[in-house]
Amino acid sequence: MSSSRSNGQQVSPGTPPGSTGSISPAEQPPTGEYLTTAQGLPLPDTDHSLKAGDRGPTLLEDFHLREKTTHFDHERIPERVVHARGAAAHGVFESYGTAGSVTKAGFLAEKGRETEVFVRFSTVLGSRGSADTVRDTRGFAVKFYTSDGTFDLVGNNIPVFFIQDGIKFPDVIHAAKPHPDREIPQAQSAHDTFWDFASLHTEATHHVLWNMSDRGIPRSYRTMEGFGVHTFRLVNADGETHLVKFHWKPLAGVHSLVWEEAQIAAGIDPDFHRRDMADGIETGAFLEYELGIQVMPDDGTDSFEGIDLLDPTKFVPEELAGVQLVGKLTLNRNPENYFAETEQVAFHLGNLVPGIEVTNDPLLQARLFSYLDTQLTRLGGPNFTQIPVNRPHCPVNDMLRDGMHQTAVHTGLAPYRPNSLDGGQPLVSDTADGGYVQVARPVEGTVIRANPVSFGDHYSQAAMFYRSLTPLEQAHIVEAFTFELGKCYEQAVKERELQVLANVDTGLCEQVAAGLGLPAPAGSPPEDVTLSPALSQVVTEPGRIAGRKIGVIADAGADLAGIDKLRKAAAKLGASVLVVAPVGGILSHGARQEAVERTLLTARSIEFDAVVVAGGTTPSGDIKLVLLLQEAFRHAKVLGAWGDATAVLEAAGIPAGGVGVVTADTVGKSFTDELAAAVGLHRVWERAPAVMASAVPPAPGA
Ligand code: HDE
Repeated sequence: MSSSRSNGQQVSPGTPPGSTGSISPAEQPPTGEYLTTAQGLPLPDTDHSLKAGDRGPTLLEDFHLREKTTHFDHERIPERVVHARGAAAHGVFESYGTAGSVTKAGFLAEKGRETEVFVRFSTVLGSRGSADTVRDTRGFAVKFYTSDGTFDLVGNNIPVFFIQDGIKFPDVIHAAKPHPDREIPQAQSAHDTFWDFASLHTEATHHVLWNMSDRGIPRSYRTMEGFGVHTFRLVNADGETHLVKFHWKPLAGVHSLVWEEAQIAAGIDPDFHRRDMADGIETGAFLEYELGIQVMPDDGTDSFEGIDLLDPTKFVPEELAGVQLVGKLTLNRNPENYFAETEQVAFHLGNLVPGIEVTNDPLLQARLFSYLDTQLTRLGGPNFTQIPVNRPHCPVNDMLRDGMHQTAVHTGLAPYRPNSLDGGQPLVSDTADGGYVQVARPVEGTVIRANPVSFGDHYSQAAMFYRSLTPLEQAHIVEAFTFELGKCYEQAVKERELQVLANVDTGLCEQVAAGLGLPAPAGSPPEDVTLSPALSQVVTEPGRIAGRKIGVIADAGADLAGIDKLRKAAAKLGASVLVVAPVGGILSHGARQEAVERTLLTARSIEFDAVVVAGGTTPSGDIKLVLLLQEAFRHAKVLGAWGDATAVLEAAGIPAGGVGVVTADTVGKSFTDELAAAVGLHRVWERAPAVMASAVPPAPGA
C-alpha cells in the first residue's frame, strides 16, 4: 500500500531503477512551510519584480522573476495525440482466484490477492480541454502495479475497433480529427472527413455502429463497460495456453446519456464525467467493476466458432463464450495532482507479466510499437518510467542508463552483461524465477502486405449488433446517423454512407435516408444473423443507485423533515440528494435547516438522475423551474413529488399519475423504495416514444 509522508503526500513504494531506496523529501517538493526558489532559497516577496526604483526598469539580475517565468513558460507538455482528454483514479484490484487454471499471473491467479491500480478514462478525439460528453469511444486504461511487474490493460468501452491493421491508425485519426484548414469541429465525428473515410473504409462499419449507439455517450465512467478488444494469450503454470478476451463489467450497470443531455452537458458542465467520478469517490460511492474473461481454445486456428480472433473488428458474443468473472476493481482514491498523475501516466500494451502474452492481431502488434514511442516525445525522453505514477511497485534492476531527466543515482560499474566487475549482476531469470519467457509459438509465412480472407467480412457483426438491440436503442442509432450525416456538406459522402448502411440493415438505411431526404439505396444486408441479447443495455430489473444524484426542488415553505428523510434513505444506497431552491442560502423551519446546494440559476436537469419536488413548495411558474422539470421529463428521467407539490409538476405540464412519476402524501418507506427502484432502472423508457426528437410530428402541411 502507499505510505504517507509527514506532509500528507502519498508516496508510491516503487523506486527509480537502480536508486538506493526510498525517496527523500529533498527529492520531492514541496517541503517546509515557506516559499523558496527551486533551489530552496527562502523568498521575501513573489509579487514584485526587482526594479531600479519603483517606477524604473526591471533588472536582469532578478533570478526569481526569471526562474518563475521560465518555468511557467514550459509548464505544458504535448497532449496525447489521441485520448488527450482524460480523468483518472487510484484503486485496488482483488483477485477471485478463478483465473488460476488459465494463467500463472499471480495478480489474477491467487485468490484474495490485492493489487494497486491506476485507471485513466478518456475520450479519443478531443483536445485536453474538450467536453466529456461528446459522442466518441471512451478509453479505459488500467495500470496494475503487480509484484511481478506492471501490467497495462489499455482498452476501450467498445469491444471492436475501426481498423484491422495498425498501419491505418494515422488515417482513421486524421479523418476524425478537426479539418486541417480551420481546425473545426472539435471532438466530433459529425463532419465530412470522418464520414468520407468511414464510407470508403467499410471495415470501420461495426465500430461506427457502436459509436452511433448509446455506447457513444455514457452516463458516467461508473456505468461503462470496458474491453481489451484484442485477443490475448494466457499461459498457466503448466505452460498450457488459452486465448482470451478481457471485459470490465460495471457493478452499477451499463447506462448512457440521451443525446440532448450529452449536448447540454457539453456546454453547461464540460467536466461532467470527470466531476461525477471525483465527487463519487469523495463521498464514498466508489466506482466498481468486475474483470471477466472469455476463454477460447488455443488450437492453432486463432478462431472460435467461425470468428477470426485476430480481427479486432469482431468480438465474441457472450452467448458463445460466457464472461467468467476473475476479480473486482474498486476505484477509491482521487489523484492529488492532475498533471503529475493523470497527465503523466504512460500506458503501454507491452507492459506484460508472466502468464499474459500477445497474439498476432496486426492492430495489437502495431500498438506494441506506438505507446513506448509516443511517450518519448510526450514525456520528454526515455526516463518516464521513473515518474512516480509510472514506477513499478516491485524491485527494478535494469541496465538502462542516463538520458534526459534521469532521477536515479545508479551505482555500480557494469551496466552490461556479461560482466565480472559487478559480480555478474544483474542476473537473468528463467521461468521458475519469474522470468518472462514467451511460449514457443511457431511463425512462418511469406512476406506480404495483405489481410487474410476472413478479414473481408465487414457487415455481419455490425448487423448482429444493430438487430440485437431493442427498438428504442435502434431508434437512437437512426437519430445519431441522421444527425452526423446531416452535418456533412458533401452529398457524395452521405450517399456512400447510406450505401454502407444498406449493407448492414435495410430498415436502418431507409430510416436514415428518410431523415436526410435522400433515396435509400438497395444493398445486400446479411441474412440469418444470430442475435446476441447481451448487447442491449436496457434493463428490466432495478440496479444499484450508488453515486446517483437526486435533485430536490424546494423553497421557503418546503417540508424540510421530508427532505431529511429522503436524504437519509438515499445515503443508505450510496446516492446523494441535492437541494435546489430559487435562491441560495439556508432554508429553515424552526430548528430544522437545509442548505441550498443549487439554485434554479445554477442547476440544469442533466446533473440529476431524478428530480423530486418537496411537499410545501409553491408552484411559482418560474420558467427556469419549468424548464428543469420538462427537460428531466423529456430525458425520460424519474420525477417525483410529495404532498401538495404535485401541483408544481402539473404546472410544468407533467401529470402526477404518469409513468415514472413517483408521488406520495409524505416521505415514507414506500415512497423512497419506489423512487430508488425507478432510478435503478435508469430511465423511464416507456415515456421515450412520446418525447424522442424523431417522434415529434411534422407541422401540418409540411
Ligand atoms: Fe491507442 N494510443 N492506439 N488504442 N489508446 C494511445 O498512447 C495507438 C487503440 C487507447 O489514458 C497513444 O500514451 C495505435 C485501440 C487508450 O493514457 C498512442 C493504435 C485501443 C489510450 C496510441 C491504437 C486503444 C490510447 C496516445 C492502432 C483500445 C489512452 C497517447 C494500432 C483497445 C491511454 C499515448 C491513456 C492512447 C496509439 C489503437 C486504446 C498514440 C497506433 C485498438 C485507452 O500511442
